[in-house]
Amino acid sequence: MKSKTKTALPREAGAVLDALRGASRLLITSHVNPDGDAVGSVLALATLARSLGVQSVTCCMQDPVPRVYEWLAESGYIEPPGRLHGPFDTVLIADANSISRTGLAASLVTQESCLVVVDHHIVEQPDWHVGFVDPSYAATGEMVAELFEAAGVPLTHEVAECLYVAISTDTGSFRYANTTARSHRIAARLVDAGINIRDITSKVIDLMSLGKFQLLRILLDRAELSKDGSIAHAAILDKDLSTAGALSEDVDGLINYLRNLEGVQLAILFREAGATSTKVSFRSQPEINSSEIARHFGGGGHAMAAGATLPWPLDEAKSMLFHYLRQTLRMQP
Ligand SMILES: [Mn+2]
Repeated sequence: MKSKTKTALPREAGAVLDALRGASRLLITSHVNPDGDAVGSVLALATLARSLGVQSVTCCMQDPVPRVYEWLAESGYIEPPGRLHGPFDTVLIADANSISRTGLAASLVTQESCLVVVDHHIVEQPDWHVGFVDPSYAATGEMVAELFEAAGVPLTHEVAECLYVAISTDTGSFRYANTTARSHRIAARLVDAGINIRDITSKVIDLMSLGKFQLLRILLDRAELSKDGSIAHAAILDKDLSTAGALSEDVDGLINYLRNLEGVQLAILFREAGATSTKVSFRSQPEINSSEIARHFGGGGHAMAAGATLPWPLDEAKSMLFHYLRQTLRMQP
């Protein structure tokens, strides 16, 4: 039997590599509130850029690297925008596709910067110069692994750790609907590079700080279920973090406890963000499109995981969202 030929990478991947080869002072950044995919992809891309001969590579994020990812090699070199000075001739955005998603890092992008995007989110209006953007990838980390392959740059142990963190966090340890055969094939290459899956999973997925545990207690205590049991929601108040001794990043993933409840099709987590703004996260079963709900409120994301920031205090945000669910989606929150 003829062995299966390798599918060629899209032209866009080659264009990204060309843009990197042409860069001299490169800035790599990602979205605010970075997750495992953002941190892992940025760090791996920095190694790729250096391997391609880029003289100066700077990694920058508005918000600090969450504690669970601090052990990744070179995560300490991701700098806050305030410490940096441009100009950068090339700016690479990973796991996001617009400058606005990078928060304060956007101030380092000038008219002259060549804007390069590597991302797996749905795009409304492309505004970059070079982009490898494909929502069929479960994680940006998968796309970065493809870039290494296309460039012929070997995956070091450190890079493989970064990419495994990126992919395993965005796929919920290869359990979410976005997980594909390609996800596993890429993961196999990372395992071949010598990573220790048990060690990474224990540090990144399983381990829970005491603060996060206490925050989970508060959240579960406050969880509410719709009459028919299909919608679960809860709110985290500003004061909860200090009560629990938790960090802002500890909120990450807590919504899954609502989503995993039997019968729940839509989980909603409200998070008070000051007196006039509320962050809302959505997790849904395939029957409900989370990203459609989020987009209605100016946010975005994926079909089963999305979010938005609502310009209202918590109570008002709740009633506006529930009104929309009742009127437009005929749901009874
Ligand atoms: Mn991602």
